[in-house]
Amino acid sequence: MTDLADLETDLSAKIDAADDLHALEDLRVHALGKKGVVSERMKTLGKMSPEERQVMGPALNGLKTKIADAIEAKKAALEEAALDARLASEQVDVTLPVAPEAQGSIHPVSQVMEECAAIFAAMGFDVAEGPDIEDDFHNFTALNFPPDHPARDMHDTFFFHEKEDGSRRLLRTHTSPVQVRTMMTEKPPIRIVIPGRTYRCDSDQTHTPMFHQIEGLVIDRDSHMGHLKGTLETFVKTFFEVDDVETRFRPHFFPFTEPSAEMDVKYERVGEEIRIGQGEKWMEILGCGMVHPNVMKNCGLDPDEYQGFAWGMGVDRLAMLKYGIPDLRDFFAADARWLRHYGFDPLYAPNLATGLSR
Ligand code: 2NL
Repeated sequence: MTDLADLETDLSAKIDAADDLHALEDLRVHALGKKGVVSERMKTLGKMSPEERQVMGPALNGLKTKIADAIEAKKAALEEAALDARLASEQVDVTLPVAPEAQGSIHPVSQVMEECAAIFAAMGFDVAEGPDIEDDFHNFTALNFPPDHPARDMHDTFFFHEKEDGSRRLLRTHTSPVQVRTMMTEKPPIRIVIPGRTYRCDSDQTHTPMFHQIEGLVIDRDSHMGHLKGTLETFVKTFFEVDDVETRFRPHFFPFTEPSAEMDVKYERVGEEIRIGQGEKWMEILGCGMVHPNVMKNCGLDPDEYQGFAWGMGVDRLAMLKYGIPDLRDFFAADARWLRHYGFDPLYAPNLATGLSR
């Protein structure tokens, strides 16, 4: 019996001393495992006389329970200590201010692109992107531009040097090649918006050789002008943050849509400020239309099976209108004071729940 008491003292001391969960598990195996010291003692019960067994059986069982309980208790204590240590090491003071040296702001063009992405994402659109350097097929031919169309002309398009095979690459003049690429690789229904840089050889008060567009495309079996109108009216209301906007669709021409239209919105000028949605004057805001059957065919879609609508708008002008920026050229002047004045909080993500801008 004293032998059992010694064993208990020894094991209890070792349990006390175990300082991590690994050591404790090793100890459990050493004491209670199949070949553990307590288990080995249990095996000797069979060889004892009945009288001896009557004493040693309960004593051994008692020891086994005590040791198992002690290990469990130690395990719980070690786990709690480990959790406390981890919580202490991962402590973050969420009330600390942003490092005071953080500087910089989001450019109004980036801001407007993010706002548009948030608005159309809420309507179920994906954002698609593509290369700035394109070829004739994706920028013009697939989009139903006739071979001698003036937009292909040297005066508008930045062409690269001709290659030996006579082909030449170019800087995309609109973001439409991304729609072409999407139609050629993805199965309808398609709902995408494409924000990006575009290039035309044009530079004056209202044009820069690099500018920004957002285009949109929907392809489905039964898309129609009503969907186009609803989508674009919802967009302008949300973007200009007004309850209602009166719009009108004027017939227009684009090679890639039929019918084509320009969408105007009602506005009034109060001093320097332009108020969208009020007043008596009309302002052109974007171009749109039903995707031309030839464009569908060029992109491998059957125009008898699918219909679609598309639109395109200038981001730089949208930003000027919404944020009252008078001169387009300041967008590209990289003037830090201008950016501080017109820029946006880099830690704020535009969204419909808490607001597009702040
Ligand atoms: C404008 C007019 C527009 C589109 C862009 C488009 C793209 C494909 C097929 C059909 Cl792949 N259309 N895009 C359609 C109508 C107008 O942009 O004035 N943009 C600034």
